[in-house]
Amino acid sequence: MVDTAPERATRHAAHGAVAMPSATDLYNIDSLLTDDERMVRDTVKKFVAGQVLPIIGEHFEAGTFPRELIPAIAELGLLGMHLEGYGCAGLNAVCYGLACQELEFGDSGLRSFVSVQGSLAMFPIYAYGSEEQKQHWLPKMAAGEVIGCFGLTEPDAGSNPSGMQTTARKDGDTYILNGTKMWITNGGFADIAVVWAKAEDGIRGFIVERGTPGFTTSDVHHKLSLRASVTSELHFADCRVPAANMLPNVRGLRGPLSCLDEARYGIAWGVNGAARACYESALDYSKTRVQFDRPIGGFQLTQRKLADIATELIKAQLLALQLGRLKDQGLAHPVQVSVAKRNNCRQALNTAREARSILGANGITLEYPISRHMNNLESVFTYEGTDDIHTLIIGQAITGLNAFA
Ligand code: TGC
Ligand code: FAD
Repeated sequence: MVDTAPERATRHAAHGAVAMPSATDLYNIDSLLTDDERMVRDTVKKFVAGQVLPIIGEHFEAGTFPRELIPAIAELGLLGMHLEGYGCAGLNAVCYGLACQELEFGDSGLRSFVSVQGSLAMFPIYAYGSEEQKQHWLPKMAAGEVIGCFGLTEPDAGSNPSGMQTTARKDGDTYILNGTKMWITNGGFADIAVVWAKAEDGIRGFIVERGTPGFTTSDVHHKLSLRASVTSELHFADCRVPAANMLPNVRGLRGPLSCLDEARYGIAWGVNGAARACYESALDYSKTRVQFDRPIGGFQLTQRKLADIATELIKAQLLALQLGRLKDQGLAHPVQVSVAKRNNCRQALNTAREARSILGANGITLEYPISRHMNNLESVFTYEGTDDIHTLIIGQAITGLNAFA
């Protein structure tokens, strides 16, 4: 198409009329959200700025989870926020995603806590529990009075949970659980564990209360990632639970895997928060750190890093948002969750590494958030299905061929 000088001038004038977008929302993704969604995001953002950022570095260094924040998190309605009734906030999937994004801007450990409580402990009770189980547990869990954990992984069954060895043998009106669950978030302080075990009729979910004889926990120490999060082993030695504690409405691996769909969705949003924290920190630093008599942000190589980071963040945010819109219409497929979980974790980890390099030596300290996020993201890349496992899920979906085994 050949255009005339006046046409070109009109176009340029129109460009001039468009304000430069913000460096942290270059694609004006904000405009794709509703007022309610923006309000949820801004509320969580304010909570994180005021109550999380001032203390999270110390917790990371000490290897402790900030349990003192649980009442405030519950008060904000973030526990089971995407579930309806039973004291839950009943917000849409996009609101849930935005809350995860802002929490993980603070720390992945905080988003993990909320993911596990809402998507992995409350969701199975909500989706597969009896009415009595729902009435009994969900309101207390939404209020943060009862904390849950999710026991699927075992020492010899990680990526392949169908290889689990934990058993549940029926004995009258009880089940007897034996086995070990490994790497369980919140496990050391949770009041209840949703545990998946092999029964005579297939894999079943059980609600096991802390204090049940035969049920003990021990925390994993010396972690270099997710230090502001409790990770534990759950041990079951002839642990007798009432048959009424079994989740009656699901059988087979479909049960735990459907809970993972919920939590993986939250991760796809959450890691964008961690990436944004790294980006903002590096961008800020690049404008003030002077080498060779100029801010390092003025060097082309630094700008390439920042341009790549900003672009990948936009792509990841759009991926998460479209997934949320599909989910809110009841149209999200698990393979789409895998696409977003895999891409966004990869990109967040790449962003953290690139951002760390912009800070040079300063990037390795806790004075800046980047190394903390980078170390956390190594876990997030691995849990809820490793990058490899999501690659194979996508590969199977697009070829029809199973490459797992
Ligand atoms: P497969 O034969 O494919 O399927 C068995 C049954 O499950 C159904 N199914 C799903 N249902 C819902 N959502 C999904 N995403 C599903 N994927 C499969 C399937 O239809 C079938 O149902 P049915 O009724 O016909 O029996 O199963 P497989 O044994 O071949 O395994 C497939 C594979 C490898 C993809 C799966 O095992 C897997 O995703 N592995 C990764 C394990 C994992 O993600 N573990 C996470 C543990 S929890 C955690 O990490 C929490 S971290 C929390 C935090 O701190 O934030
Ligand atoms: P493995 O399955 O042994 O995998 C090791 C490597 O082999 C990986 O690179 C993997 O991708 C690769 N691999 C495996 N199979 C294949 C294949 N078929 N093809 C190609 N490569 C393959 N679990 C819970 O149940 N509840 C929790 O709350 C929980 N919280 C966690 C918190 C943290 C901090 C961490 C680190 C983990 C947590 N997990 C939890 C466990 C997590 O889900 C597992 O670590 C994860 O599923 C991977 O299992 P694995 O570590 O045993 O690795």
